[in-house]
This record gives sequence, structure tokens and C-alpha cells, in this order.
Amino acid sequence: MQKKIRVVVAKPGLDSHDRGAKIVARALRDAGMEVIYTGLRQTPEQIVETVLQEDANVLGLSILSGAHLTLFPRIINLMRQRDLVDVLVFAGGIIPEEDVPTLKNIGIKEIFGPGTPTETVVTFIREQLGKSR
Ligand code: B12
Repeated sequence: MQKKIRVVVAKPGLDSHDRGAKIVARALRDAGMEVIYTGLRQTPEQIVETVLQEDANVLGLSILSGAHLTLFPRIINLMRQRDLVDVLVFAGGIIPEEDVPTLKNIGIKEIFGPGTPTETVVTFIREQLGKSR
């Protein structure tokens, strides 16, 4: 039996911009996915622990603070240490174009900037996981 899509939407670091994360979390829920929203100011360790405990197969990171080049590699490293290598990781928020290749190189599959239609995110997850729902 296929596992349901379980998504953790996380806000790493000292960043209280939560509108985008909440909009995305709601859209994914409306699309039939199980969504766990971490709330604000999560450490990389807390986020990885949530992914593990919730048995999530998708992690969506939302960041508008500018600390993505510090926090995202830490999250990816911790995930590798915990053997969470099959989890689809992607991100959104304010991330300069020039930082995107660095983030993709460490394993962040896609970056969604301001104005991204939520349907784009839903389609992306389904395509990546090869599921229609
Ligand atoms: C509203 C806002 C605030 C509000 C936040 C309210 C809230 N609860 O969210 C308040 C007033 C609190 C605020 C405070 C600050 N802000 Co402000 N804020 C904004 C503003 C104007 C809009 C952000 C927003 O809500 N957009 C609407 C949402 C829906 O869009 P979004 O978050 O981008 O999300 C979309 C995509 O990015 C993506 N997405 C986002 N997250 C995720 C996650 C996943 C998994 C996926 C797939 C997609 C995704 O999908 C969403 C839908 O399209 C932006 C400027 C801008 N144009 O972006 C500045 C901005 C983000 N803020 C900025 C700054 C500097 C600050 C302050 C530091 C200002 C200060 N000196 O106090 C503080 C920091 C507060 C803190 N501790 O974090 C800067 C950040 C600069 C940077 N990172 O380089 C910006 C870019 C303004 C600027 N041009 O300088 N801010």
C-alpha cells in the first residue's frame, strides 16, 4: 500500500515571517496531504527530530531571514546523520537567485520564491513522489 504524503512545513531560525509557510501548509492540506507545521523559531535539531518522529516523507522549509546558507546545510547534514536520505526537501521564501545552485547542490530539490502559486507546490510534490494524491 502506498504511504500517504506526510509533509513537515518548518520555519528554521529567528524568522517570524510566517504568512508564506501557513499559506503553503494550508494548500497542501487542502490538496489531501497530511501536514505538520512546526511553528516559528525552530532549530535544525528540532526540525529534523520532527521529521523523524512524524515519519514524514517531505520537508518544506520556509525562510525569509537571509540565514538559509547557514541553516539549510545544517539541516541536511543532520538528516543524513539520522538516515533521513529519502525525504524530499524543498524550500521557499526570500532566497536570492545566486544562492539557489548552492542549495540545490546540498540536496534542496527546489526553491519557491514570492508569488509562487500554491498549485505549483502541490504539483511539484506529487510529481517528485510519483503520486497522484
Ligand atoms: C509582511 C512582512 C513582515 C511582517 C511579517 C508578518 C508575518 N507574520 O509573516 C513583519 C512586519 C512582522 C516583518 C518583520 C520583519 N521583516 Co519583513 N517583510 C514582510 C514582507 C513585506 C512581506 C512578506 C510576506 O508576508 N509575503 C506574503 C507571503 C505569502 O509570501 P512569502 O512569505 O514570500 O511566501 C511565498 C513564497 O515565498 C513561497 N514560500 C514561502 N515559504 C515557503 C515554504 C515552502 C515549503 C514553500 C514550498 C514555499 C514557500 O510561497 C509563498 C506563496 O507564494 C517582506 C517583503 C516581501 N515583498 O517579501 C518583508 C521582508 C521579508 N522583511 C524583511 C525584514 C528585514 C524584516 C525585519 C528584520 C525588519 C526589522 N528590521 O525589524 C523584521 C524581522 C522580523 C523577524 N523576527 O523575523 C526583509 C528580509 C530581507 C532578507 N531576508 O534579505 C524583507 C524581504 C523586506 C525587504 N525587502 O527588505 N516583515
